[in-house]
Amino acid sequence: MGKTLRFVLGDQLSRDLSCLKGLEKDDIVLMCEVAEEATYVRHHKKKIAFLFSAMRHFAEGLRGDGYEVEYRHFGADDDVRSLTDALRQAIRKHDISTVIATEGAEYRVLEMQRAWAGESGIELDLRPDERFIATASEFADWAKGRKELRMEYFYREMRRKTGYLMDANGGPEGGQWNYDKDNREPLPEDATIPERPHYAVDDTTRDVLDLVDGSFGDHIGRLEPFNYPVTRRQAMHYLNWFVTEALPEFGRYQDAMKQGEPLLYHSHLSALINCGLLDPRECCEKAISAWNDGDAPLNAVEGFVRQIIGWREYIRGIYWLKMPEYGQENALDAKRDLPEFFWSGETQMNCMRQAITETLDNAYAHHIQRLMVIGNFALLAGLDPKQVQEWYLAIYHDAYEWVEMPNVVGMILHADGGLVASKPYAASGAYIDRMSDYCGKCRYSVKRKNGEKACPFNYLYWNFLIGNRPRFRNNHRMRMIYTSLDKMGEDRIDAIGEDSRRFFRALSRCEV
Ligand code: FAD
Ligand code: DLZ
Ligand code: SF4
Repeated sequence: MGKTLRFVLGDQLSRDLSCLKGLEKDDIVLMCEVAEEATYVRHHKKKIAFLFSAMRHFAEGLRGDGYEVEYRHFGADDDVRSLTDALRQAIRKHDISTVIATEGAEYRVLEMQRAWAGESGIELDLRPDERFIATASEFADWAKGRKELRMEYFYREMRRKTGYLMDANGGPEGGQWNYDKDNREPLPEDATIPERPHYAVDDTTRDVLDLVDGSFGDHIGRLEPFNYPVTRRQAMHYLNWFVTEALPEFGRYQDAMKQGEPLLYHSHLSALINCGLLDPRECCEKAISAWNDGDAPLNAVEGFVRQIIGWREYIRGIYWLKMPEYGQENALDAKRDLPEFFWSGETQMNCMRQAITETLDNAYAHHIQRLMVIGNFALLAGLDPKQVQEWYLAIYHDAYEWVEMPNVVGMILHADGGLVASKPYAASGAYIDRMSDYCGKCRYSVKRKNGEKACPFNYLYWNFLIGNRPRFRNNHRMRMIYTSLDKMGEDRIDAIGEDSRRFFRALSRCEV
């Protein structure tokens, strides 16, 4: 009888992970930095640095507790390019007879793991990932027979399942399930934005930063300064910081944007949750405790809990329900190439410049920047869904296909024909102007509807509605807007078409 190997992937950095249950001192824990995972898209440099550093710290923690870890550093052996290569080499080296793994979060990775059962001389024990609140089959049961898969109803199921924010009679705390209407305020000029803790670069992170600088020089984004939490202890510290300092205002200003302030009151926890350093339940429970103690209002806490047990779980459910076809969807037949400025931030549209530049700097943008600025532009400009998916997957440090894909295909591009969003998240410049201070600093005028100086979102919005009239005309949530369009004069419609064509010509010359 050979040894037992436990294979921990880069986004499985949780000590209570299913494949680590029953870990013995003579088992081998395998972790590996491999080219296939690090380069299947040109991940942002900060994303790779974050994940490799978190992986190395996790391995150090296991070693510190007396466990044997086989950790493969990137570039140590050119023959080991994939997770499967690393597994094969470890099986040979350590005389392994049993491989225990936790199901990968992505379709591609799970397929790869399932094939490990065919490796000769080993028994594979592939365990479910218990870090999510709903299993894929629970979601499929909920979805079965429903005409519409609305997040709100799934979220209520998750509230009942977890008991979060439920009152003694089994109803929602405060009498409402959702306090979103209280969560749409623009930021007042005199708002005080809390200063974030910065985490020092230790020797382990320094090694990783040097590695990424040397080996991933052609990848996108800015590597330094790097000050993200990379250990479980730092992640807990960051969560506690968020709950105390930012959560109280998180709800109210959740949709707000401000130039030069990428984080505002957002948690910035997604990357830590997705890689396993934080558990989604503990994040919700900390927030709920703050509400119980009177330290954060219900609209903020409910909003935060909804993002995690509602949106995050729902998005994952959609992914597993619809894979593998989901990534190919293109219901609106969008074909335009991704503009160059997505990789440089060099555009005169100030909202896009801010959101993309911050993304290139930090591997992060908050939800409304991703949805209502960059996503809105991608929708209105008819960008090719495949290219948009690749961009979002590469550029955010929290991006894994299971979460990126439904947000892109379903939420921003409506490429799934309305499975995720009952109506497209399309908006004119007025929305961006209301929710940010970007427009005052822009070359374009948000007040102008047409002409060279007009905000492109203004005419592209109508151009999108005109172009997709047959599809959306009878959508009951869009009736009012199409009634306005029906009343629009021919001159205005012609001007919208002309402006849009001129804009797209300029876009192809990188002159917008
Ligand atoms: P907060 O605003 O503080 O929200 C709290 C938490 O809720 C987040 O940490 C996250 O775990 C969860 N959450 C909120 N909205 C969503 C959502 N729509 N889907 C899943 N989880 C959500 N999130 C990712 O984690 N990875 C991605 O690759 C990703 N790609 C996205 C692509 C697009 C086009 C859009 C519109 C959204 C995407 N999101 C993604 C969701 C969301 O934008 C990020 O989770 C959020 O901005 C992360 O910042 P935060 O931690 O400060 O979130
Ligand atoms: C995203 C990523 C990167 C950049 N590198 C690695 C790696 O070297 N080793 C690894 O185990 N995982 C990595 N990952 C995460 C995987 O690509 C993949 O997204 C998840 O493991 C899916 O569950
Ligand atoms: Fe963006 Fe239009 Fe405002 Fe400029 S005017 S920042 S392009 S919304």
